[in-house]
Amino acid sequence: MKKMKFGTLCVHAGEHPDPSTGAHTTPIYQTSTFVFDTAEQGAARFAGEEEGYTYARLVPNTPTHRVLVDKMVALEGGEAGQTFSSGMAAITAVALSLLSSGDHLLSTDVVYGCTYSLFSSLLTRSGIEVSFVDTTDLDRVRRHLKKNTRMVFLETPANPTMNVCDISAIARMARAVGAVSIVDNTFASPMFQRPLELGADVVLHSCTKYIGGHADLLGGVIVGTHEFMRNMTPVVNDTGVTMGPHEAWLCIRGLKTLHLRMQKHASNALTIARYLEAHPKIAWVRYPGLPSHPQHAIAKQQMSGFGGMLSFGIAGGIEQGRKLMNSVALCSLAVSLGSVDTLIQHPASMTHADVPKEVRIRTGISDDLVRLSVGIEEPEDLIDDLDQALAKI
Ligand code: LCS
Repeated sequence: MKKMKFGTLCVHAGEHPDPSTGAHTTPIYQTSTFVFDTAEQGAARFAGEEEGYTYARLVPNTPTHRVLVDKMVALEGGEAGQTFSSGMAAITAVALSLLSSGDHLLSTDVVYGCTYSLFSSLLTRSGIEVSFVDTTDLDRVRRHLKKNTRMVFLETPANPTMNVCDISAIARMARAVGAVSIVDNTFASPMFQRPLELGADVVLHSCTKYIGGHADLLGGVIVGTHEFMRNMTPVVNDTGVTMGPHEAWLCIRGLKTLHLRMQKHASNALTIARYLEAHPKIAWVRYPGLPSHPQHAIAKQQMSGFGGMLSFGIAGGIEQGRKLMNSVALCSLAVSLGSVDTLIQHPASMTHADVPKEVRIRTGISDDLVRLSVGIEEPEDLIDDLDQALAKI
C-alpha cells in the first residue's frame, strides 16, 4: 500500500480491531500478568522461542503498549520501539544500555535540567566520562569526539534556550567514531522533525509533552532499529522502567490528534513570538521560526515546522519577569510543556535550578529567561493575557 501521510498515520498507524473482541478502540489491558495455555508455552515465551506476553514489566509488556509502540515507530520512521514510565526513564535506560565505566558520552550542553543532572552526577559517578558541548558549533563537536565516545546525545531544539543543532552532520561524525547518535525530539515531535530520516540512530521523547498532549500523564518512548531495541531489552526488563497500560492508552489517544495540535501550537507560537519581538518591554525572543534565531537556517532545513516552545527575556531582567509570571491569568504558571493549554515558567529557578549557575550563564540559560509553552487556545486571547500582564510591569 502507498505510504500514508503523517496525519493519517497519527489516526491509524498501529491500530487494529482487538483480536479477541473486535473492539474498535484499543482496549486498556490493565493486567500485570498473562495466563499460559501450558507450562511448555510459558517456558517457550521466557526462552524467547515463542512470541507473546508474560508479565507486564517484561517486553512486549501488554497489547496496549504494542499499539503505542507501533504508532510511534510509524511516525518516526523507525523499525522498533519501547515505552517507558517517563522521559527520564527512557534517557536513563538508553544510557545504561550503551555506556559502561570508561566510556565517553558527548551531550548537547543545553539539555533539560534532570538530563543534565543525570549525566553530570549519576553517570559521572559510575565512571562514565561526560562532555557537555555546544552542539551548534560543529568544530567543537569534532574536537570533543574521542576513541571511547559511545553515545552522542542531542537535544534540539534545546530546553530552554531553543538552540538548534545540525542532526545530519553530527550523526555522521558520531558514526565515524563508532558512537550511537541519540536525539531527544521532545520539543519538535515527529510532526516537525524526524531524526532517523536525518541520519540519527535513535530518537526518544518525553511522552509527557506533545505525544500525550494534555498534561495528564508521564511517559517516555524510544524508537530505533530492531537490533538496538533488542539490545535494550535486558535494561528495560530488569530496571522496571515500564509505562503503565493506562498511560499507554492516553498516549495512543493523544497521538490521534498530534498533527492538528502541532499545527495550532506552531502557528500560535509564531504569532506570539512576533508579538513579543515587537513589544518595547521585551529584550529578546528565541523561536526557531523567527529569522532572528541564530540557527534559523538549520531549523528551516531539518524541521518542517518550528513547534510551540519559545523563550524570551524582559527588559529589566528577572524581577520584571517574575511580575509578568505572577500577573498572567490565562497562561498557567507551571513547568512541563507540550500541553493544549499555555504554560509559563522560569527555568533558572525551576526546570534548570539544579544546573550550576556558572554553567547556566555560560550556556545561555540566563536569569532573565522566561519560557513559554504555547497551547492551542486562540492566539488573540493569549496575546490579550500577555498584554495585560506586560502592562503591569
Ligand atoms: N527531555 C526533554 C527535552 C524534556 O523537556 C523533559 C522534561 C524530559 C526529557 C524528561 O521527561 P519526563 O521524565 O518529565 O517525562 N521537561 C520538563 C520541563 O521542561 N518541565 O518539566 C519537565
